[in-house]
Amino acid sequence: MLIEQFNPLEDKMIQVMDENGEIVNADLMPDLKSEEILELYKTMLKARTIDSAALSLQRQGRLLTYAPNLGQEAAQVGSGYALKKTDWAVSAFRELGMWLIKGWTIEKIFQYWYGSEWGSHFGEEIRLLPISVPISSQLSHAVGIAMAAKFRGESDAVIAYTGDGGTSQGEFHEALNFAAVYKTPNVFFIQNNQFAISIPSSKQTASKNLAVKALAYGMPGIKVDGNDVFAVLAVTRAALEYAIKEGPVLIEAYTFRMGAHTTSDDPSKYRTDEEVEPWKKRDPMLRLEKYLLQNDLLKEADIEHLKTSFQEEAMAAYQSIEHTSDTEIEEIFSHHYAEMTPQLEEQLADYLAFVERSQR
Ligand SMILES: Cc1ncc(C[n+]2csc(CCOP(=O)(O)OP(=O)(O)O)c2C)c(N)n1
Repeated sequence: MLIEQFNPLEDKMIQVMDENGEIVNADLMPDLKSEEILELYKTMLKARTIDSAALSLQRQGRLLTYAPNLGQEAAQVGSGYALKKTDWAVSAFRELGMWLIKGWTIEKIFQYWYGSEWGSHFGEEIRLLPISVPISSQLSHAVGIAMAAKFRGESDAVIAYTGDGGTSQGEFHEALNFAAVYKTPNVFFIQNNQFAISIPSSKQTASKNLAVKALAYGMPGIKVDGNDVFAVLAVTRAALEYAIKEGPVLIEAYTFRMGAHTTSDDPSKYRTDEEVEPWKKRDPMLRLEKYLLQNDLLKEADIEHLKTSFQEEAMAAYQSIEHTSDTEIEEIFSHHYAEMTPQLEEQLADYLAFVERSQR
């Protein structure tokens, strides 16, 4: 119902909880037990704590690079929480909260950003695809997986993430068009964090919003407050259900990247403090914290305690992989395919000969 009723041309967005932690749309409030609400909060806080630990480790030269998630925890955790274990999740590169729900361990996440592809080796029982850096290329993979699930008669859906910048890629169009024509069980989830590196969303599209793009493909599009974990969960649940029965859905989660694009970026070069300021009040963690405190589900003292234990967990995870996962240059050749092609074998032989020459 929610999915069919929403008209993105009206340029509104779904919200359940406002900035003060008040429930403003009780009809859409997901049916959650107190423990489940706390679980949402803890996962968001864990993501935020790991995120800040990762940034600090990168600055100490102990991770190669990192893409921060600050401010996007509700979009990631709300959507991830809507998935059942057998649903697939197809990543871009900024979905830390969802990864934790899907079962990518902190150790392996750090290992990836440490520079080892073994970090992406999470085991077949985890239905999550590794990070995809070529923007929106993962969306076609998601359509392929959904099509396979449909052919097999499975009732699993596939959620695939991209950013606002990702909607300008050709592959975004190809994937959504294909999914709509073949009515595949896909949910395309745009984290509209307002920037694609330095390009603001006003320079990304002339459309009213990003959800409206769905209409041209012949699928429903829905815009949700991406900093409201309850709204994101409600909308994603409805979209997954719709996708399995009817076909694909496009979700735009309206949020903001509070930090830098990656550790190689300096956002002060392209945006002002005044632009960032209003989003501090819309912080997804603060909003949920207010809700929990007002409803006696959490005490101030619990927050500090949780932060400390997540920080310790993050550092222990990092220490367990530090110095253990250096990538061998040979892996650049051997990891392309299950077996090396003759060209890759030749390139590897050239490389090894070069090493031998330089050691003489
Ligand atoms: C095909 C391709 N073009 C360019 C890049 C370089 N690049 C990396 S991230 C990025 C911006 C992506 O913006 P968005 O999709 O909004 O996601 P966000 O980084 O904001 O999460 C670009 C252009 C790339 N990785 N892949």
